[in-house]
Amino acid sequence: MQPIEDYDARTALVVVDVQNDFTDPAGGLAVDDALAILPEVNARVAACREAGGLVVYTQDWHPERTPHFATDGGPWPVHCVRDTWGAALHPDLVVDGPVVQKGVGGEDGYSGFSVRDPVRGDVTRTELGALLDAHGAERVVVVGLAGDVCVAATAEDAAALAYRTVVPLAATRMVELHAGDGDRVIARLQDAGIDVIPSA
Ligand code: VGL
Ligand code: ZN
Repeated sequence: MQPIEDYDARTALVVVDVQNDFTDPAGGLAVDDALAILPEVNARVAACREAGGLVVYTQDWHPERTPHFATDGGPWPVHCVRDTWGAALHPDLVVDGPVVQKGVGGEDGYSGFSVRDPVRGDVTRTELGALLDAHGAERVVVVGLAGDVCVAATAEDAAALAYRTVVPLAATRMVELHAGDGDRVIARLQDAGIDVIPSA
């Protein structure tokens, strides 16, 4: 494993959607090679907690029917239906902090900071922002799945909220609904001033 980025008490590590459906090869929306991030994510959880930083987890948490799913006209196969195996955090993930659920009311929950009603378009905040405020976080490191979807949306919101934002590519994998999404998203994150750390 290459050396990881620095952690301090003002850093919040946001671990996005390391759930069975994205992480396990048998999951409903399995991301290629996702199991390989588990040691990378767990090493960062330990480093962040040891430094006195905050670790927060997000969990995609959909109702059985939602316009987010292809079965109801959306872009994605059914995944992370609340209270199912697929929605559970992966058993090998070290959980050492609060969990924020998103998409609970049938919204698209791409960013950990906010969810968007896919029909009406209105955006509502999750409790993630308040958790970071309460901790006094100034810097946000975003890891997890998928790199080109929920990790990217979360990192872009963090940067827009003026946190110094870091995405270490070793601790994420891309789902690439469309070929080339990964590279396009990396360029977009860099344009937004996000520190995207290449993996060795
Ligand atoms: C995600 C697609 C649909 C993600 C969530 O966690 O990246 N991707 N819902
Ligand atoms: Zn989803």
